[in-house]
Amino acid sequence: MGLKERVIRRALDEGFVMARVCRPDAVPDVPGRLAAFVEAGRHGQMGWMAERMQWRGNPAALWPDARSVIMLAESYAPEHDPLAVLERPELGAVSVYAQGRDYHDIVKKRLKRLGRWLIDEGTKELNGAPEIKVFVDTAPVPEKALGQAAGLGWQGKHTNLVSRDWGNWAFIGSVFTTLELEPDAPEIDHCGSCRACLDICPTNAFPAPYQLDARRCISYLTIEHKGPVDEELRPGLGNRIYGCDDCLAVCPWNKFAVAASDMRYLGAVGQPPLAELATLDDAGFRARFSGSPIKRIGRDRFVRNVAYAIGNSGAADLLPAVQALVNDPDAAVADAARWAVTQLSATRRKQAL
Ligand code: B12
Ligand code: SF4
Ligand code: SF4
Repeated sequence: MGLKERVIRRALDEGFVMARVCRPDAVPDVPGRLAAFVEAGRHGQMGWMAERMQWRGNPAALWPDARSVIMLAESYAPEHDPLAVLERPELGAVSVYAQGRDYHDIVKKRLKRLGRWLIDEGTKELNGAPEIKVFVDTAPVPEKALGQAAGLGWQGKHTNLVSRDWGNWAFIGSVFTTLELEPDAPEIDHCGSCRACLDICPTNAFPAPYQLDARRCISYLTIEHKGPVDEELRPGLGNRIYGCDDCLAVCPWNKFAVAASDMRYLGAVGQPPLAELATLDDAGFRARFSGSPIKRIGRDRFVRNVAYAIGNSGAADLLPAVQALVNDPDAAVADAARWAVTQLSATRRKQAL
């Protein structure tokens, strides 16, 4: 068996659900599309996207010595219906990918093990050790486009990578290497006439199929966006307090989803009561979300999101929880709390009529 076949087999033994190979220069459409995205301002406050476009658009420039890229998918398919919590407005909806341990840590360790194996095996076949670099959302790498070029799946109308073998609940990682490995064929689009993901989006974040305006996406608004969220968009957040899964959850290809590669993704965050989350201070927040990706956004942005969710809950009994936050030292939390008080007071008045 050749090195290419053995590395693919090894990746599956490590727990990846699929592995394929492409050349670093296999994504010629990306620079233009990325530039259009940034020029239209669709990256919002994610200034780091605009700053490192020369690499994100062109993986061959990121590491000119690389000859091959092994693209890998790691399943985190949920065991529950991720949309069920949207019917429970008193609870906070946390997206599937943030239920357990931070995927960057788990996937990176697996990639490094695969990379070390590749160095050993490559050294046996060549004069001198091959070099590798591993990435999982840790560098300006266009992971979805490379994934499609390698044949892992295709970028669906919701812009994420979808596969006929594993649906769309998977993280994407890569091993860049100086080894020459036989590239695989790119995957073609299998969305057909489906538009389920476009139609379900609560904030109309898709200006067109295959294009996302991150500024309207709840994932961006709850995780990346600093300061107050536009009032027009707040009702669309519903009770989603960290990320959003709606467009992923409705994809019909998920009937082929395979179980999560690592039980640590199915962790313990759950869908906690909003009343409880509204009381978190800095220390309480850090203790509760240690090891979780949620920790990254800090207490203030998280409690801001909780206040919007309470404002959308229609639950007048949650009024005291936001009244306690109207003078919060963080201006965005205080603003969100005042908005929530107004929303709930209006609900209460309507109920009294
Ligand atoms: C920035 C970012 C975000 C931003 C912007 C998302 C976006 N779609 O661009 C925000 C914060 C909104 C976000 C949200 C999410 N993210 Co994110 N994110 C990233 C990140 C860091 C960069 C993505 C990027 O470069 N975007 C820039 C735009 C221009 O790129 P693009 O979407 O690929 O756009 C292409 C298409 O529009 C296409 N295009 C344009 N016109 C046309 C026309 C046709 C016909 C076609 C075919 C294509 C096409 O060309 C563009 C360039 O390639 C990647 C990690 C990485 N390093 O790649 C993770 C990543 C994409 N995110 C991921 C995840 C899991 C999510 C969420 C599901 C998390 C959640 N549950 O809340 C949501 C999904 C929201 C969504 N519908 O996309 C995973 C996706 C895994 C997968 N199966 O694809 C990634 C790959 C991280 C990882 N390593 O696993 N994310
Ligand atoms: S993650 Fe949610 S808000 Fe963002 S595009 Fe998908 S459905 Fe819309
Ligand atoms: S929901 Fe439909 S349109 Fe959207 S990515 Fe899946 S197959 Fe494509």
